[in-house]
Amino acid sequence: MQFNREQLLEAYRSMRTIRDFEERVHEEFSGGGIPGFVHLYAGEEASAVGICSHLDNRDMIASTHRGHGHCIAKGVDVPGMMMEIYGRRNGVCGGKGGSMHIADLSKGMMGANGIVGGGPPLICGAAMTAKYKKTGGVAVAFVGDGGSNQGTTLESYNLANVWNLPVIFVVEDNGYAESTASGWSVSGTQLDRAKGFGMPGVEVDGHDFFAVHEAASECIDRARNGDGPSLMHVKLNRFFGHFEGDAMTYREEGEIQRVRAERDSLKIFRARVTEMALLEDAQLDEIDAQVAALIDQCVKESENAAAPSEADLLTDVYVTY
Ligand SMILES: Cc1ncc(C[n+]2csc(CCOP(=O)(O)OP(=O)(O)O)c2C)c(N)n1
Repeated sequence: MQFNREQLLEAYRSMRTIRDFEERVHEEFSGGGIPGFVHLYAGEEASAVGICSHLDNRDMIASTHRGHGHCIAKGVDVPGMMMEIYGRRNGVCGGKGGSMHIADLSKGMMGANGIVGGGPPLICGAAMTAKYKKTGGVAVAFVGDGGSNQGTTLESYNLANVWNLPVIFVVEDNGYAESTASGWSVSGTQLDRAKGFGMPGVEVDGHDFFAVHEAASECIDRARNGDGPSLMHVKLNRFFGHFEGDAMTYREEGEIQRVRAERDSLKIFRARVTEMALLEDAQLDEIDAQVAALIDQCVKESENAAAPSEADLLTDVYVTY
């Protein structure tokens, strides 16, 4: 696909926003400013953005416990997300969800999910709705390599294919499930698994926005055209630990420095678009500055924002007492 300047700038802005959001949450969490439990997505930006840049508000995604990048790529309000992570009343979910449960149905974001393998069954429901209501929407389930072993995921592969649902299963394989390397826990290959359920699969370098975008294009077209599900095996690396505070003793010495130096999706993107004279460094630098200012503002506002009140505990619940 040919990209115009606006599309390229938008893709870069989205990846830069995810990266800066994550780096800043890391910093603030380390200083004790952020409550709760946080899993960072930094390093995996090209996957979320390469896929979600094909989607609009009628398309639904379901995320994992590592959900900030998917939310930002799907257009969820960034200041509202920061407020949410700080547990503030003006957060996207009223401060009651926190990092692991950010959802915004108006943006087609069904939620980050504390249950590993929780996204695929949810997304089959969304896909079924899209199919029967003929909205033209597709549904994308993100799951990790660890989550790919959950029964819920494999059952979803089956049902999505049996019912010919407009689904894309995206296995984001960062090589570890918590501290367990995938070589110890994943049998066979993701592509063979897809084949076993009768759906096409594609393997892609998750640090290359263009590769992810192209692979996603085929899968999403297929789903939109009524030709059923497919699977993307996206290989990437995470820049931080499994969760914030993880000592990462299971990673080789120098592994993260190497990944940051050689597999940084933002650097790869910048090099590609400037070498091809599609964009200039100055345009990208300007986005860097704008995003840095936005994230600064998000943190300042979140620090000073109000917490939910006692009365808020009784809103947005299914049962009233
Ligand atoms: C059903 C369930 N089992 C176990 C856990 C604990 N847990 C949280 S994250 C995680 C590892 C997930 O690894 P992966 O799916 O590869 O995603 P990644 O963290 O690498 O992005 C586990 C086992 C959980 N949250 N839910």
